[in-house]
Amino acid sequence: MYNHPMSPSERTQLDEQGYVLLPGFMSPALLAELRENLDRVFAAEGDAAGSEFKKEPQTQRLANVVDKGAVFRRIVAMPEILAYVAAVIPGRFKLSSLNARSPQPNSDWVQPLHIDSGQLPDAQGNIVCNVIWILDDFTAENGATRVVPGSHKWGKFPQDVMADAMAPHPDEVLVIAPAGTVAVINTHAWHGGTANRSGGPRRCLHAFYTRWDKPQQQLQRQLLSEETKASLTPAERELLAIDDEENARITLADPGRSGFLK
Ligand SMILES: O=C(O)CCC(=O)C(=O)O
Repeated sequence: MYNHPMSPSERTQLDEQGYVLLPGFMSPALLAELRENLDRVFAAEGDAAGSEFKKEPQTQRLANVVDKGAVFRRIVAMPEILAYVAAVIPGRFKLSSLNARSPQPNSDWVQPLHIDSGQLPDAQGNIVCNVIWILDDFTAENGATRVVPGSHKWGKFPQDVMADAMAPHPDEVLVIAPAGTVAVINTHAWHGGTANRSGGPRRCLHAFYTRWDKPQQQLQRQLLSEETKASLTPAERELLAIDDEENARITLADPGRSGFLK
């Protein structure tokens, strides 16, 4: 298991480029546990998979994943991970959602470049951060996430600047990384999934965090079963904003800007 705190060079990479990769963050045992549990949930949910949030073309998705296994509750609250999120989002933050995403093998669907939640940073700073738990090697062929480095500082939406946000951007880079890597992305940076042209799966989890004053993508206090809620530690309850009445009432002033939500 990864056991060092954020290094100065990781911090610089996150601040300047908008993302940082943590290769080998997952132990082989944790990687195996996450894969097994993800496959279990995909198999159990069948065609209903992802329905608590949204479906996406040529893509297998799961939503509300915190509710679907103890290992998932564990990873979203790991202090080592939250330290990176805290480097992106100022002040208090919460989990917005935990989803899984796997573009289907031999597919050609490319996500448009987007900013998560369709919100630019405001006077208080950044609002969103996504932690991608990479469960299969991300390669140039199998739909690695693309990111436009530095675009989190541009203060613009890709759809306002690009004629076609699905087209390649001249500055984009692919997150090529072995399974077991965690990618921390300031998702004000323009990013999106690419097509999985390989014959195999490209599984990952998206642990999506948002600033405390903004709405959760998936209202955890409503979606989690009573049994799951009872199993949470006080720190986990707080991270998921389970007991916060006000949280349940926050809405986005302009939910339509994204065109694509995490
Ligand atoms: O899975 C990926 O490669 C990125 C997905 C993403 O950005 C999204 O679903 O909003």
